[in-house]
Amino acid sequence: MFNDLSWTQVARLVLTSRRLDELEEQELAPSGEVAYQFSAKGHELAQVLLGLHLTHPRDGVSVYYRSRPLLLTLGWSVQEALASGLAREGSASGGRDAGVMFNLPSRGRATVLPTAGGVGTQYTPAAGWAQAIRYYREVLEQEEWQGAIAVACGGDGSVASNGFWAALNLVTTRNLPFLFFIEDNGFAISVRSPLQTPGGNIAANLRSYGNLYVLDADGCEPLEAAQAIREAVAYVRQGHGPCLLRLRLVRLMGHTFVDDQAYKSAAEREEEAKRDPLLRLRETFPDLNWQNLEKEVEAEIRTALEKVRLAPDPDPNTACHGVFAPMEPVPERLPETQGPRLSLIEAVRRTLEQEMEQNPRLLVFGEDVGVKGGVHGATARMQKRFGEKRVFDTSLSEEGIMGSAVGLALAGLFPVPEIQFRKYADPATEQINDAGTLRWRTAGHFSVPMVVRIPVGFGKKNADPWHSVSGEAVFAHTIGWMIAYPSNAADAVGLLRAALRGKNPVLFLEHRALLDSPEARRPWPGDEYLLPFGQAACLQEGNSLTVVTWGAMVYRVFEAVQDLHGIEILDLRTIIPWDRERVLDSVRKTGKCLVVHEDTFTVGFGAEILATIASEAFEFLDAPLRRLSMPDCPIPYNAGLREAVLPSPQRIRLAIEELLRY
Ligand SMILES: Cc1ncc(C[n+]2csc(CCOP(=O)(O)OP(=O)(O)O)c2C)c(N)n1
Repeated sequence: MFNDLSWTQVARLVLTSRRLDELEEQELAPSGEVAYQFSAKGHELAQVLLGLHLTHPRDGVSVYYRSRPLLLTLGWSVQEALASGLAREGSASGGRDAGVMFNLPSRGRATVLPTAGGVGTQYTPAAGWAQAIRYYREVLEQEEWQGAIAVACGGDGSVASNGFWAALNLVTTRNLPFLFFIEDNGFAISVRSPLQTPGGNIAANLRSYGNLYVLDADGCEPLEAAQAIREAVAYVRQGHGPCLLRLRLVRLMGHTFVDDQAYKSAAEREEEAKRDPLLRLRETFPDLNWQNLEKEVEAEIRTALEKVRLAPDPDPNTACHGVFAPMEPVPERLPETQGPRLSLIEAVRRTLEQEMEQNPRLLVFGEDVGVKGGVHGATARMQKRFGEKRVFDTSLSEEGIMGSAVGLALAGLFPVPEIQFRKYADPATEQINDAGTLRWRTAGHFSVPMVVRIPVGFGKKNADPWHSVSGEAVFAHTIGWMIAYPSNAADAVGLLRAALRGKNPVLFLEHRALLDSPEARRPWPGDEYLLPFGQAACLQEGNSLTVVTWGAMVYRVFEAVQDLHGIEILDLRTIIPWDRERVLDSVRKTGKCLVVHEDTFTVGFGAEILATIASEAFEFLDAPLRRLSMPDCPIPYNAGLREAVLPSPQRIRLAIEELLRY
């Protein structure tokens, strides 16, 4: 596979990476020009060899902070690498993220998926990319995806992470074209590998894992590493299924620039130095023109550094730009009000089906959404209609569901995962957080439009701490997600359709008590009915008090105000963005405001609304700002206990009357 010419290329790339690290360690980190320095010394050879195999333009590779040699092999320039470390214009993230947080749209070879800082987070998005390869090939019949593979690189510490195991399960149960590329240098900062996996050898431990081809090689030995990497990539590319390749490496420097490696003995460090892959490369190929290569590399790096030092810093005014994709205006259209009244869950299903008909990139998945049609019935019969490749069950791993949604979206598909209940989004928190910041931290090179559907809140007949969490405030604090919280079927249709045609990640919250309740039923609002995010509904006009609410509380508020006059009721419909202007206009008119929500009190979303009113409409207020919500307590199982904590129509009415009297 590798002739002399290719080994020259290997040597050049290894030298480039090595020299970049030295430059940073000796000059740029001490001077403070590079704030975070992570050395790849010892990992270069393995990564360069891998990169030279990732030649398919639809390959996708998830990397981590030690992956710069791979980036250089996939087409990243020295200048871009330096600009990223120095946070100058031209940096991969526009200076928003550390220089070792990579991303690279395909330059004819593999796409480098956006790196996140959490160890282990790289795995499930790569599994999503592998799933996308299959989807493009088998459902969309796009030949150009034939032979593409997904790769995830990680250290020996990362094999202890949730993400690693979630991805392992995903790719082996589905037999996806996926390569685990484990760069085992024996240490996770200072912690030795036997604490990450028993005996310290993940390859040995996974030998009997189903659907996994396992290889183990010395990543410092050029010929052995080249042979193992070639074999691993070929195995996956030929469609045999997933492979795990463990490469034994050395980390020649500290974990970062500030780590003095005092936890390694002198003898250990000496041993590591002897295994230096650059040394081994020189010994294996003494006839390469090393002197010349070194000179060329040095000149290239110095020229690039000069240019980067002259490049401007990013404009501070742009620091917050690009968290969201610009929202396209949604055409004004009133909902149709004739016809049979659909339940909220039927409305969701019908909208999903309609959009799936129109958009073949849309796919629906989650626990039990396939054969069963979802535990709430939202996807009933959809698998029959659209097939198992577009509507499918997943293993029980929310990290896996969300991470693969990220990978699918990065590959250009439109995932619509379901999380079974709000509480069970907890294991996916890291992927949700990282998905939200992804557009911003890649300076818009990548984005992950998707709709995550999550049933929330108490049920009509039951509630408990696990299945009845509302929890929108935590999501509202999660950067980069739009949040819909419809209170009726027509709003659900309009918002879901807008979300499915949009360019942003959306959390679509479906209230359990409203899924099949008569009060939330509405006629089908129309095949093209769209509702813009950030537009509250004024459900009742009034001049004496504004009540702001959403979700199931809408109906409790209605019950509370039945025979009262002058109450204006606003249903927010979306939490992010929320309709500040409509709320402020209303309070400027009424002078009084009560927010009613189901989520718990402290730092609930009501606090945000009232703080905004206090700040923007203080001079119009005639009464204290009030909010009624669940107390800071989980929602109980017993019906009496449950009603004791949920805002009841009686308590809402008392709060309103008190404010009216004020
Ligand atoms: C979830 C998470 N926990 C802790 C950290 C802090 N941290 C950064 S790197 C690292 C060690 C990772 O070691 P390994 O996966 O073996 O890769 P290596 O650095 O050795 O290449 C730790 C603990 C983190 N980034 N993410």
